[in-house]
Amino acid sequence: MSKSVLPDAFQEARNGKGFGTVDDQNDPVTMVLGLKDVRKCAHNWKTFQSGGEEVGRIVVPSEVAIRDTRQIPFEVDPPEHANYRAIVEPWFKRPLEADYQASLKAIIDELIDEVLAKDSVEVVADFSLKLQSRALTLLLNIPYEEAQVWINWGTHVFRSDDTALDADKANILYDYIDQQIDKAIANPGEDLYSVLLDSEVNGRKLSKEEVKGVMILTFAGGRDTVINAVTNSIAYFAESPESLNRLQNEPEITGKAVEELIRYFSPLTHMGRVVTEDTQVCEHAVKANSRISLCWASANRDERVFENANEVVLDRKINPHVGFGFATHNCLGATHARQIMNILLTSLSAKVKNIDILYHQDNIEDWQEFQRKVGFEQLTVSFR
Ligand code: HEM
Ligand code: EMZ
Repeated sequence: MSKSVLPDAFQEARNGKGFGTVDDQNDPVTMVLGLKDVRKCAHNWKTFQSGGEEVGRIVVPSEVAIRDTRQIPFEVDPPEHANYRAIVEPWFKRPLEADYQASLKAIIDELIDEVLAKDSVEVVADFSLKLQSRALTLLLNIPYEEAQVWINWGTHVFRSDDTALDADKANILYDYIDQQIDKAIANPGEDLYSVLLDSEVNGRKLSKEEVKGVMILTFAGGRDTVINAVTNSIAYFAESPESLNRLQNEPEITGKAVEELIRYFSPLTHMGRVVTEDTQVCEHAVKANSRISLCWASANRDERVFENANEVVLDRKINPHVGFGFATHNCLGATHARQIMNILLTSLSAKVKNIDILYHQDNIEDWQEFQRKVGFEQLTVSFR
């Protein structure tokens, strides 16, 4: 076991001062590291806001330079947040329906059969990205074939291999969404674009810009998070075949295993907030109009809460992780992501006996004080 390990990069700082600092485009961020502190700040939306004036600023690295459209409901604070969230919540619960799960299972089974027939597979591009994109056609309720367009974009919609903020790439997404919205206006259907265009907030229809804000978030928020969760799962099972075997013999623990893998992988490392008044976090002064971040990845290894925090305990009994966030903005895509992981674990354990890692290149995020492995740039394996 070594290639699948994601070390806890935050341990020393979390147990010491409780926070870290990272500069981001001359707009520093105080990273909140302990689980209790993260929850407290996530809950306190008045002091730590998501919906400030500067669109894109709560993301680290900040997307202010490459995005003008407000992501909804992500960059809206209460009480207004609830009005938008109410529009999208029922739609994002559709993964609980049996039909949805059957279609998702068909997508996953087909992909597993495909990779079993090959000698070697680069998991990020040829498994996880395909799985993420094909599954997204179900969430958007649009034809399966559209997935190929998104697969051609590569893993992240705002980043490319050499740059963390790629305006050209972002524009491909924005232009694409504009086109799809216009198509849905001309020809309404049963897809998410059409449903949003027909929805009302505060007694009026959502504007095109608001629909665009929901769609950008749906494409961006659910992309590299899912890709990392899936790729890291493959690496983990390659190095713990006994876990795959256990899931086959004890399918009743699959739900717990999904939560534990999300805790351990924490595919979204942290997310920012803008401070609205001079205050303190972790007994450290932070100024109005500066930024903090809620570090889900650190909170999820807090040994004051999780026993053997750095181990994957597949059937962990008490698991109050914040891998999908906490409070107001908790992940809207979590139902979809959990179904993907659940079905993936079930199908892998039924169809695959052994996974061998042939080549790997880590994806390490650089937060200056902290170097955090979040997954893989490349992972080549053979499935048997
Ligand atoms: C919010 C993680 C998949 C859409 C969040 C937050 C986290 C998170 C930590 C909280 C952000 C904050 O408080 O600022 C993850 C992880 C995923 C995942 C780990 C996969 C394993 C998805 C997917 C979608 C999605 C598949 C949609 C396609 C969203 C949205 C929000 C959100 C819309 C904002 C909700 C709101 O503001 O009310 N996610 N996410 N996520 N996520 Fe996810
Ligand atoms: C934003 C974010 C959403 C951001 C809940 O997280 O995910 C990031 O990957 C995107 O870059 O724009 O959507």
